[in-house]
Parts: sequence; structure tokens; C-alpha cells
Amino acid sequence: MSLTLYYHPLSSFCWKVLIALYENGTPFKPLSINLGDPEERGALLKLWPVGKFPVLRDDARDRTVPESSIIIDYLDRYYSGHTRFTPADGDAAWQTRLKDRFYDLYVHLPTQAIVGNRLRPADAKDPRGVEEAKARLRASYDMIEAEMATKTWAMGESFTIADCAASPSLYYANKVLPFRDSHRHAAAYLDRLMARPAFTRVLEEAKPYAHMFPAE
Ligand SMILES: N[C@@H](CCC(=O)N[C@@H](CS)C(=O)NCC(=O)O)C(=O)O
Repeated sequence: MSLTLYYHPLSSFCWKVLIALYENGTPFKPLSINLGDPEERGALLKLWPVGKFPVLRDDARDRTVPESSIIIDYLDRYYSGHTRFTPADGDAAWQTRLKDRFYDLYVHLPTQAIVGNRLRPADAKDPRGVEEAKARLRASYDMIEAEMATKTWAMGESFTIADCAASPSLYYANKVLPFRDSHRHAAAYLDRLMARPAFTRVLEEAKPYAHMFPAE
């Protein structure tokens, strides 16, 4: 098996790539990294000095691929399967990538900021940053609500990289700023994502670690 994924079962950006791998049944070796363990963190830093996961190592092609969107692009190109994550058509391609960026930058990152604030010591909290992140999320929820009134997946009828990005970001966003009562189309979209077998599997595998998610 040539692919190894450096990841953690609770990490939201790792979920995005796991969904893509499970979607196509791509064989890979999962290597869970505990960032609190200096040796395991060192192994990750050696591959990608930024120190963030997911990182994919492909021994067959002697490539190290960081960044969730880039990993999915790489899988689409060299280990493609039934689900193609970015359409070949030019306009559909850039629109799909735009949605991938939207979910990462305007749903996932503000969510991460709110979760990150929960992990800060009491004397280092950033209430202003949290308020800004919540305002960003509210604006994003409104956009998603309008979009998903008429669509099954982010791009319409095909499941793409944008849905891989939407799955963890909406799942965790709903935990830090719930939207089920205020945005019913966005909530129905999250339900569809959670019922997709690849994401259901990711959620099941994360269950033993769920207690590590910081409450308030
Ligand atoms: N832009 C990156 C973001 C990756 C990221 O933020 N990963 C988090 C886990 S969800 C991480 O590694 N956090 C550990 C740290 O920042 O030290 C991607 O798309 O892969």
C-alpha cells in the first residue's frame, strides 16, 4: 500500500480527506498522530514543517502532499475512483473550487477560531475574535441557506470536493453556533452529508475521541 495519511480521528480538516478516501474506497494506511507526543509531532514536522495535518505520503510516487484540498486534488488525479471531486468542465471546475474555499475559509476557519478560544487559558481568551467569527458564520449560514434551498449537494447533483469541505465544517459549526432552528435548508444539507456513507463512517470512527472536543 503506497498511501499513508498522517491524521487524527477528531481533526476536522482530516475528516475532509478521509471522506474523499472512503468515498472511493481508496486503500491507504491511517497513521494517527498525537500532537502532544513530541516524537509523533516530530514525524509530522519532518514531512511538513508547518506542523498541521492532514498530510498524505505517497511512497510509490515519492511525494509528500499537505493541505486537505491539495490532497483531494492529488487523489483525483493519481488515485481516481467513481466519485470525481472536481469536474473537468472549466466553469464547473472553478465554481467547485470556489465552494471548497468558501467552506474552508468562511465556515471552517471561524469555527476553528471559536473552538481554539475554548482551549485558551482563562486569562488569554479573545472575546472579540469569537464575536467576529460568529458574525462570519452567520453571514455564511445565510448564503448556504439560500444556495441549498434548491440543491442536493453543494454543486447540485454531484458530490464534489466542496461537499468534502462542507461536511466537517458544517458539523462542527453547528456545535459552536447551532443553525438547525434558523436555517432549515442548511440543516437538511448537513443531514444529507451525515447520511453519506463516507461521512457516517468518519463520524463513527471519531466517536471514541468525541469527549476531547471542548465544551464552551
Ligand atoms: N489549511 C489546512 C488546515 C489544516 C488544519 O488546520 N489542521 C488542524 C487540525 S483540524 C491542525 O493541524 N491543527 C494543529 C495545529 O495547528 O497545531 C488544510 O486544509 O489541511
